[in-house]
Amino acid sequence: MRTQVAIIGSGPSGLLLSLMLAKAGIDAIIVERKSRDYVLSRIRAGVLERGSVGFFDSVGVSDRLHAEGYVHEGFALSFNGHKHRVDLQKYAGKTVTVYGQTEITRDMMDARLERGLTTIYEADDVAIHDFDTANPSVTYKKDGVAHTINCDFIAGCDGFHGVCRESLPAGSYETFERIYPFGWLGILSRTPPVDHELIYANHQDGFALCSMRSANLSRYYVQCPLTDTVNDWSDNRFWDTLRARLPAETAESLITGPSIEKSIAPLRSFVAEPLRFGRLFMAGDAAHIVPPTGAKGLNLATGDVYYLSQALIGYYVDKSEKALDTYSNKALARIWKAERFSWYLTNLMHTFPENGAFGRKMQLAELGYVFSSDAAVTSIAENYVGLPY
Ligand code: RFL
Ligand code: PHB
Repeated sequence: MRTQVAIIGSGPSGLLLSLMLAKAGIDAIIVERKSRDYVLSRIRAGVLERGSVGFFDSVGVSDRLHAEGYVHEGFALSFNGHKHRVDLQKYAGKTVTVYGQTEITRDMMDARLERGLTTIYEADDVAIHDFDTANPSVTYKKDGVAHTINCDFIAGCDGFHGVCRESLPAGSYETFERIYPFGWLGILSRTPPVDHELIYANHQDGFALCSMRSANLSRYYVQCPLTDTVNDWSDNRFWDTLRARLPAETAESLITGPSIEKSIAPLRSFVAEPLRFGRLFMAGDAAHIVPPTGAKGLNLATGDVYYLSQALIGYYVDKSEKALDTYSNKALARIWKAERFSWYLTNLMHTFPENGAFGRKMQLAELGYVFSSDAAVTSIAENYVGLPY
C-alpha cells in the first residue's frame, strides 16, 4: 500500500488531520490499534474552544455540534462556600461549546466513512520505520496478516501511550513532566446538570467539578487519592463527597442517580520536544499532556493539527518546506502557554496536603484577587476560551 501521509491513531488528532488533508486533496490512511467502538467508548473531554469549533466547521463535521452542543458564555469558580462567575463573553469576547469528545469523534469517523477515506482498525504490532529517510513506512498486522504502508510522512497522533514516541532514538528528544499527587474520579449519570454552566470548586477536602453532556446527562469529578480504585467509590460515597465540596445552595439542588460510567484519571503535565523527527511529526497527546483542569487537552490537539495540516499543505500544494521546518516551534509556543494555564488552574483549585495551611491561604488570597481585578479575571477568561493561533 502507498499513501502520502500515514496517520497513527484515530483519536481527535488523527481524525481531524485526515479530514484537513483530504480537503486539500492529500491522501492519508489512518492506522488504529483499537476498534471503532472501543475508541468511541472512551469518555473524555467536554469543552471546545471557539478555535476548535472553527476547525470542525472548516472540514464540514459540525452540523450536530451546532445542533446539540451548548454554547457557554461563562463558568464559575467556587471557594469559601460561594460561586464566582467568570464571564467569558465580557472578559474575552468569546464563548466555548460543551460537546463531548465522544460525539465529535463519532462525527469525524462518520464523515471519513462517507468520504471513502481508509481507516485500518484493530491493527496489531504497529511499527514505524525509516522516518529519518525520504522513504518512511508503517507496518502492522491485521487478522494475523502482515502489511506495509509506504508513505512520504508519518503523523504520530497515537496518544500518550502510543508507539511513535517510543520509537524515537534515545537522546533525540527531551521530556518535561510534573505528576500531581492525586487523580480525578469521574462519573457520568442520567441526571439534569446541577447548573447551566460548569462549576470548578475549590474546597479544603479537595477539588470538584460539575460538568455536563446534555440536558439529562451530567459529568461530575472529585479529586481523589491516586491509590484509590473505582471499587472504593460507591455511587453514594461519590454523591456525598461532591455535595460536601460544593457551595450549599448548589449542593441542595444537586439531583443524583445511578452512575453509568465511573473512572479515575491521574493528573499529569508533560511535554516531549521537539515535535519533528525527519519525516515524523508528533501531534496531540502523543507529544503533550495537560491536567484536565483547564479543559485544554483536546483543544491543544486540534491546534497542533491545524499547524501540521498547514505545513503539509504547504509542502504538497505550494511546494514549500518552510512550514514543515517551523511546525515544531510554532506549535510548542502555544502548547507551553496552555501547559502554564492548566498547571496554574490545577494549583489554584486542588488540595495539596504538602503545601499546608499556608498554601491554602495563598489559594484563597489568589482567588479573592482574581475576582477583585478585571486584569486577573481577564487573564483566566482569555486562556480558557483559547489563545490565538
Ligand atoms: P487520543 O485521543 O489518545 O487518541 C490516540 C489514538 O491512538 C491510538 N493508538 C494507536 N494506534 C495505532 N498504533 C498504536 N501503537 C497506538 N497507540 C495508541 C489510540 O487507541 C487512540 O485511539 O489522542 P489525541 O487524538 O491526541 O486526542 C487527545 C485528547 O483525547 C485528549 O487531549 C483529551 O481527551 C483531554 N481531555 C480534555 N481535553 C479538552 O480539551 N477538554 C476537556 O474538557 C478535557 N477533559 C480530557 C478531559 C482527558 C481526560 N482523560 C481521561 C485523559 C477529561 C479527562 C477525564
Ligand atoms: C468534562 O466535561 O469532562 C470536562 C469539562 C471541563 C474540564 C474537564 C473535563 O476542565
